[in-house]
Amino acid sequence: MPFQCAARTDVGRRRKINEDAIACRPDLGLWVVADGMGGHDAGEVASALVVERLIRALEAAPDPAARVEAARAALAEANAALVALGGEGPDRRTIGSTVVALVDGGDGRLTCLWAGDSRAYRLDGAGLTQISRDHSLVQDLVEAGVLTPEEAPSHPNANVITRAVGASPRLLVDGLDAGPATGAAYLLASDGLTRLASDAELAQALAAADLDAAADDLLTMCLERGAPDNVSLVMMRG
Ligand SMILES: [Mn+2]
Repeated sequence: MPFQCAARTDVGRRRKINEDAIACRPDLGLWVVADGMGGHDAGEVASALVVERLIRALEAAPDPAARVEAARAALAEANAALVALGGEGPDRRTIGSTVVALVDGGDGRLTCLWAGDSRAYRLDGAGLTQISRDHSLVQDLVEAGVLTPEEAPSHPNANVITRAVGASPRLLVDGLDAGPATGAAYLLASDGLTRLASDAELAQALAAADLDAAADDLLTMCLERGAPDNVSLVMMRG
């Protein structure tokens, strides 16, 4: 099945290194964004490991129907590897990464898997939908009625996430049917993009005739708005 894809990752304007990692692999039915954390180069190791494990697992999957389970197993293995890398005892540090992935199960439907606050969106005839739900402190506060959705991005703890690959020995990955691959456009993005762009801007990009130009436009917009964090996006249309 032919897919149109466009993917970008950029260090942004203030960070010294890019701790995000992305993959756009229509041949494997895999699209992924990972946003690493840990400092001292650990974040880029973590996000790269997550993406590499997913690619390797899907390359080895016997058929498309086995991809979602293979991806879940790969994330569990990546989690164990990063927990081990973080060490034990008082010197333990978290070497972790968010992940948001779309996996094509070969039946024409996509599954979204995620942990953390990198997001997946879908644009179809009904408009823009955020498929993933942030695993973050501010999302919990919004759902508890303590914060409004508008207040959340500027909250002092807006960067605190409640789940990540590598954060604890047991990783819970959320999964949802993301709908049919055809007749819709999808965006995966790190928080470096989603905190700077409105839903209307994301919808406009996903509706563009030329996804490649739209990806450039989103990245340029983030840089013009100061890009305090790494910016990553993967767009796909079935
Ligand atoms: Mn980020």
